[in-house]
Amino acid sequence: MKKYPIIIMLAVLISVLYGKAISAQVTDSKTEKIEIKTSAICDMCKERLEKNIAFEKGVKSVELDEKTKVLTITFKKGKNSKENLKKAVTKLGYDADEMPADKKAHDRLPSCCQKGNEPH
Ligand SMILES: [Cu+2]
Repeated sequence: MKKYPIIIMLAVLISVLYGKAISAQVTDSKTEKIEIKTSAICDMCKERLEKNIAFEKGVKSVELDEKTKVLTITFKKGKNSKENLKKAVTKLGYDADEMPADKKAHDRLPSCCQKGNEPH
């Protein structure tokens, strides 16, 4: 008799975990999450990237990790692509993975945000 509560708890736990796995799959089928390594330097770069990329097609969320310079973007599947978002990043003047920054856009950035500067 003492074993019953444990079995019930396990059953509840498993069904909760299983339910979560299913709901995660549902959101995964509608959105895509990508990471792009950028050449961002400071807070201003972070703000510039986040504000501008937020207006790209299908983008639901965008966040730059200032330490790793990795931009994490979530967007609606089929509405955009990693290639396209990388291009958008280069057009703002930043490198996106192996894609180099658009030279003109980069040169228009405040000098403190241009490549080769130390974080400040
Ligand atoms: Cu900057």
